[in-house]
Amino acid sequence: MKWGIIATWRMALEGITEVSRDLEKGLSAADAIEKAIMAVEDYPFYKSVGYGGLPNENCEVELDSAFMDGDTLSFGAIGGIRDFKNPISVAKKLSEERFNSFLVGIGAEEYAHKNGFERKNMLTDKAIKYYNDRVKETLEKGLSPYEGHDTVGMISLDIKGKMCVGTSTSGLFMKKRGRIGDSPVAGSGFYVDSEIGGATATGLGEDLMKGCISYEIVRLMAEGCHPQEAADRAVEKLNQKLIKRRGKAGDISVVCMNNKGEWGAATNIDSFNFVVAGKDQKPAVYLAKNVDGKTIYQPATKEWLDAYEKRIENSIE
Ligand code: SD4
Repeated sequence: MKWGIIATWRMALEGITEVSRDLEKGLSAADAIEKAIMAVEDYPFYKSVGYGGLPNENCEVELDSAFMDGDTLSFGAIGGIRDFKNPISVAKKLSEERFNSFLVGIGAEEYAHKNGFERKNMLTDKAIKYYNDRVKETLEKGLSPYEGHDTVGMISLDIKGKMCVGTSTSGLFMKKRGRIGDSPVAGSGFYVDSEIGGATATGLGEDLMKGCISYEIVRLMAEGCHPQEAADRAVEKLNQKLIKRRGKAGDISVVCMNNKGEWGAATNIDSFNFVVAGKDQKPAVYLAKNVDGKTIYQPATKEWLDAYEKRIENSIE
């Protein structure tokens, strides 16, 4: 039986490498998502997810996360949660609730506390330094404060044919307190149906939500599109629509997989990357870019991977 897993951004590589061995042996799609996303949340040098994530305007780390089960269509989501170690685990637990499965702020924190989730101060010294260095230029010079934030979004298919999706992010750097992006919003940041496939997005949440992009990709796959075609069509359509109606489009990048383990990725930028593994594919990082309305990608070279590691470790020095 086939299995597969795909995620946005290089930062998912370690988690995916770890869980792909277990998916091969029968790990469930749900546990694979939780474990692989926890690995990203726990890594202090990724400044856009979990511990070490960059703060909002008030220098507070507010985290968004979601989990969806493609068999039952149950989902759990949290927005703006502070000081809990693994938002993905809270979202996964919430997906068991019939009601109140999307909680924000204090409500999400109360739920996490009552259910015994581990508290942790998620604001690192490195993140404070980055904030202090950038706050002047971003606020005073009127520069865009929102650069450099990447969400981990991941879709898994297990050997029983079940699919799940998860997201986790600190959202946009210097966002307003209480701002919630697409990542915990079903249909926008994520969507999965085990009878079809799943999709997840990264980029400017405010624009991703205008196209319900993840649902749109799953809908196109249901109509018979290969995941690559579905991803390309959905990204290009939203990109063009935003340009036509608003004069510009924010960053839009997506990955998707169908229930046969076939996958796709699309972007409207020139530097997106993603990680994929499957029955016939060792964990690999791909570099993607948009060329004339089509996404092209190739495996990352060793030089790129080495440079990435160096950059991450020095990123907030
Ligand atoms: C958000 N989509 O909160 C997230 C941020 C992100 O690449 O993915 N940036 O809008």
